[in-house]
Amino acid sequence: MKFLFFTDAHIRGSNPRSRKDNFFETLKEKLNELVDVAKENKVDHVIFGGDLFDRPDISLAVVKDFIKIIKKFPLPILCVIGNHDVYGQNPSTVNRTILGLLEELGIVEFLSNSPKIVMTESKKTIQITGSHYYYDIDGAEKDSYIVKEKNCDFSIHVTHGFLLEKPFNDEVRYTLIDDIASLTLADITLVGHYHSGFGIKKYNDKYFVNPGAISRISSTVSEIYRIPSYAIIDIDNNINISILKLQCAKNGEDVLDREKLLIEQNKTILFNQFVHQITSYGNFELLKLENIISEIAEHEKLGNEIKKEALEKIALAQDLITKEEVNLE
Ligand SMILES: [Mn+2]
Repeated sequence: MKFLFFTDAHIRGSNPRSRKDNFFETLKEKLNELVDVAKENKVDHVIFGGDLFDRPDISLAVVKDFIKIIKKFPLPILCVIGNHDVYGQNPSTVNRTILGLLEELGIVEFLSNSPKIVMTESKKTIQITGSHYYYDIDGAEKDSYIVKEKNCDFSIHVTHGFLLEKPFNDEVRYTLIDDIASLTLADITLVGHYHSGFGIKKYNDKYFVNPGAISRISSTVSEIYRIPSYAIIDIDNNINISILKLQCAKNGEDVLDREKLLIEQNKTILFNQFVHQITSYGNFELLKLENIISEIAEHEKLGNEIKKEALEKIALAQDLITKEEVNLE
């Protein structure tokens, strides 16, 4: 049984500031290539790692153009919800988003804790589970990465979180493969969110895979040297995984403006430093409102209920703000 896995498409109609090409057309080309890859490899299921859309409410004209391509994949696409797909990075807002609409239409299917079971030609069973992004995914609890029950020959788990092989900087919360490798029963853990990716890592008999985002939109100069890739997973009596580069992807220098990337990268660094200086609570992570609220709640010893309500109100406010933006267009 063959699976195609790719992640972080960030579909949008407008051009990111650092792109020299037409991002919209480039992304369509990439998805068309992935459709061909699925056909040529006789892929049974497509798995997507989250952030299909760059924002929850992109224009219907853009969505329509992409659905035309996506519909050519074997459907539904099995996926988890990324932070960009929803309002306030809160998966419970999905019903108000474009991705929620695609789920209702049967174009995507959300993975969850309750496993989807598929069977290979040689009658091996595979369970597929998934965990959506949420604000505390890389907090102390690593549950979103850990499969606790396995009643099949093979287990695949998909999630959208900051899973890394090596420690990152202190400003960002992350999870190390080492933290979860001995705890999860999944034979294959597929992740999105960290756009640079880390390829295929094998810890004992368990695979951890992040081929990196298919779109290069992060404000980091290192993106210039990365060619967007996808993974093909072949499971029969054993597991075979390969990561392949998108043939249509151009050299980083041709699509990314190095100077603008440098400016954006420096802006992000300065902004991070600035916020670190002005915070009295100290450990403000990622500069995300959700994390700031968590920090304050923890510092002030506020209960989970209050934290949850604050987060929901922010999601609602973001929804209103984006609606106003749309009205202005
Ligand atoms: Mn992303």
